[in-house]
Amino acid sequence: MDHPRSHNPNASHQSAFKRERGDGWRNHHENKHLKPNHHQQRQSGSAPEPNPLGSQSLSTRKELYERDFPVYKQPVEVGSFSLDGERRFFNDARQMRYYEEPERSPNFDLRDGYKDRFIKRDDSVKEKLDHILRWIIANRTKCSSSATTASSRALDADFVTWRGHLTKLLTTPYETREGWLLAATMFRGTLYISEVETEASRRDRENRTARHEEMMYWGYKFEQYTCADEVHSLPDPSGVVNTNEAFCTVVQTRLADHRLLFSGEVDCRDKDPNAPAAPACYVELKTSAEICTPKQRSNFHRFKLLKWWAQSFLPGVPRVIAGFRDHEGVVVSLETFHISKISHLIKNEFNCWKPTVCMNFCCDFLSFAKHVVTEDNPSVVYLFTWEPHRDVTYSIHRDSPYSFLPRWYIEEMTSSRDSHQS
Ligand code: 0WD
Ligand code: CA
Repeated sequence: MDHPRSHNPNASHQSAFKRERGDGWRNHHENKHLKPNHHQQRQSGSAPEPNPLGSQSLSTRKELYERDFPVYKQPVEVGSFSLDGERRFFNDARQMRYYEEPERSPNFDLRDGYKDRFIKRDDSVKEKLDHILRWIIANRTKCSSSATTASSRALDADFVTWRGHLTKLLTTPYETREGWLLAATMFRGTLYISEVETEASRRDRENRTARHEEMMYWGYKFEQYTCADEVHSLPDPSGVVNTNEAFCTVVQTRLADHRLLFSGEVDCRDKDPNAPAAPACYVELKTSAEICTPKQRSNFHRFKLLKWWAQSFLPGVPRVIAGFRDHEGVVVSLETFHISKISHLIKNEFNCWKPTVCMNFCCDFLSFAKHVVTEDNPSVVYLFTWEPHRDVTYSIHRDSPYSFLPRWYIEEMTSSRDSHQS
C-alpha cells in the first residue's frame, strides 16, 4: 500500500485550495491535489484553446481525501417536476407515486411484460440539463438571488446539475472501470455542469446484449410491483412500464462553500400522510442479485452500497428498499437500507470505501471547477475529463458542439433579469 505524501490527517481545511477573501482563487500551487500535468486536448468543432493558467489537474487518489467530513447542509426540497409518458415536462408532481409495502415473500416476476407491455425511453436522445432549466424558468422567484444589483448572478446557486452527475463525482476515488466527461459552463456567475457521453459508454450502450437489455427492465418492473399512482390505490402490475415517466425533486444545499441546486429522479414516497416532509418521505427502490456467498456479500458492500449510498445521501433520501432477485428475475427477498446506517454496515469490510473521501473529493472537484472556469460565457465549455487511474484534466472549447445551454434559456434569463433591474 502506498502512503500519502505530505498529508496531515488532522488538518481541518475544508477545501483543496486556500481562498483569500475577495481575491478569488489563489495559491493554488500550494495544493497537493492540483499538479502540473500534460494538458489533455480533445477534439471539438473548433481547436481547443491553451489553458491560460498552465497545465493543471486534480488527483483522485483516495488517500488525499481522508480528512474531516465537510459541511453538507441538510438538503431542502425547493420544488419538483414531472415527465410524462412522452417525456413532456410538467411543473408539478403528477408523476409522484406511493410505496406499497409488499408481503413477506413476494415472488415478483420481473420478466413479466418485457415483450408486450414495455415502452422504453430513447436513451440516444441527450436531454442535458434541459428539464432542470425548464424548472428554473418556471420557478425564477424561488431560486433568484436577492443581491441582483451588486452582481450579475441570476441564481442563488454556484452550481446547477443533475444529482446523477454528483453521484459520479462522489464515487470517483473508488471507481476503477468507467471514466467520465463533465462539461461546465459559467453563465451569470453560476456553473452549470452537464455530462457528455464517453466513447466507451456509447459503445457499451450500442452493444448491449439481449440479456443486459432485459435486465435493465427489471428495476422498472420492480417499481411497478411496489408503487401506486394514488395514495389510496394499489400497484397495478398488469399495466405498461413506460420509462419516459419520471418524478424529479429539486433540492438546494451547500457542500462547504459550494451552494448547489440539483435535481434527481425519485421513485416514490411514503404513503403515510404523517410522514416527514420531502425529501425525508422519499424512498429509493433498487433490485440486486441475491447474495449467496461471502464473496458476493463483500462485493455488494464494496461496490453496490457505495453507489446506493452516494445517490440517496446527496438529496437526503433516507432509505433504499432493495428487492433481491434470482437469476430468472424473480424477487426472493426484500431489505430496507437506511442511508445513515450504511457506513456502519460496511465498517467491517477490509479496505472499504469511506463517505468522507467521497464528499471531500466532490468538494475539491467543485473548488477546482470554480478555479478553472473563469469566463462567464454560455458558448464556452470547460470539459473535465477523467479516466480510472488518472488525474482529472480539462480542455476549453469555444462555440463547439459541447455547448449545452439552450438559446431559450439564455434569452429567458437575460430578458427577465433586465426587466427586474429596469
Ligand atoms: O441524458 C443524459 N445524459 C442524462 C439524463 C444523464 C443523467 C440523467 N439524465 C436525466 C433524465 O432527464 C432523468 O429524468 O436523468 C434523470 C434522472 O436524473 P438523476 O436522478 O440525476 O440520475 P441518476 O441518479 O443517475 O438515476 C436515477 C434514476 C435511475 O434509477 P436507478 O435506481 O437505476 O439509479 O433515473 C433513471 C433510472 O431509473 N435514469 C435515467 N433516466 C433517464 N435518463 C437516466 C437517464 N440517462 N439515468 C438514470
Ligand atoms: Ca431506483
